[in-house]
Amino acid sequence: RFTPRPEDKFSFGIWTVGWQGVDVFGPGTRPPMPAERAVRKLAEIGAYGVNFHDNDVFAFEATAAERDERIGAFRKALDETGLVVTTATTNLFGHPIFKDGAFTANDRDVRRFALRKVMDNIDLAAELGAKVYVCWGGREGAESGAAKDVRAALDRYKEAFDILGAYVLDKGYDLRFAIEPKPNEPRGDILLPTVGHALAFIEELEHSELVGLNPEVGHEEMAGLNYAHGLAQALWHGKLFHIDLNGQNGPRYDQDLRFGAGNARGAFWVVDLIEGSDYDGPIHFDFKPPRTEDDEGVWESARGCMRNWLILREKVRAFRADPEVGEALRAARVDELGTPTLAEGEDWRSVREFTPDVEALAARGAAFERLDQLALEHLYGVR
Ligand code: GLT
Ligand code: MN
Ligand code: MN
Ligand code: MN
Repeated sequence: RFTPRPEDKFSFGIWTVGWQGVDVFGPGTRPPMPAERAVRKLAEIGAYGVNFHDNDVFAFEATAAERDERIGAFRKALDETGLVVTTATTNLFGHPIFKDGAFTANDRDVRRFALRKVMDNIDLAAELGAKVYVCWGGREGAESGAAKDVRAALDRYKEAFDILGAYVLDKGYDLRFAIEPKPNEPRGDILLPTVGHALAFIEELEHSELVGLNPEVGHEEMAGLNYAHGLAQALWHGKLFHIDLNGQNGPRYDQDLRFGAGNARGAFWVVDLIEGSDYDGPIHFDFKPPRTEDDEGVWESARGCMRNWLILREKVRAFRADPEVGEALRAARVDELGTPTLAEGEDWRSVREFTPDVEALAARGAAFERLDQLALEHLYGVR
């Protein structure tokens, strides 16, 4: 029970389990983990796939020979375990060169170098079979007002995606981009701070069909937003290309807790939404095992992400199959929202003089409390 299977499509970023625990107040508490060890251990605990940054596999400073050796070891572990590279991404935030951003750095040479670094890793991503290329613009932003011309920065951000879209098309790669919004941290204010900002931005791109979203639980919740609602809108636009699952307790620093920790009620609705949707990408975890944990704790934390998904999946299925829930849904008229406001053949004239019994409608309760109580009782494990 609650044992991950390949068809569950669980995947992890190499950097998640590999995180050494370096934070603003102290150094790492765990030794470095080579990518091939992360791959082997993830396969052992039941993962299906991985996402990686270029510099999760080889160091920024690696020589060509070192790069080849590191990629070779990574590829060997993938081949031996059968783990799939579902997704790839570029580290455009770690090295000091990116301190003012990458695609939107004021310095033009930094922007040109960032594009080159991404194209290098897109080649590797395509070679390893990745279908989604995540773009988290963590350093694209500012701490102060005059330092960044936001409209010019958005011009450059668009330019970057237009160039990279052309690159992928010219190379014939089967790869789509997924923008990952975040409101702040590490920059004081990050560009494309939420799902909504990113969706609007994507529509301005040359190859907008190639660009979608990779929303992260904690990032939306840091902005005080409802992650499941953000996912639902991304789905509605046909733009949910990937998901970054983790846990967060309200608006504060990016906690990156294991999935299911933090806002557990929010997690229930995330699983319910994805289960009932046509999203067929990986169930991807982007968390950080707290720096209190040793190696054993790291794998406990990773296993917890998958177990919590499976536990919540069992609960949402039971919720949806519960006949009392069916009744409560009908009482709350949830199905009625699926009926268009105008009938076939009607137009504005049909409602221009519509006069319902206003008082009766106003007096009628929505019956949402009973429905939500049933959901909570499923979540709390008493039904
Ligand atoms: C970094 C960030 C994550 C992003 C990763 C992709 S790296 O750890 O905090 O949310 O998904 O670059
Ligand atoms: Mn993420
Ligand atoms: Mn995060
Ligand atoms: Mn993160």
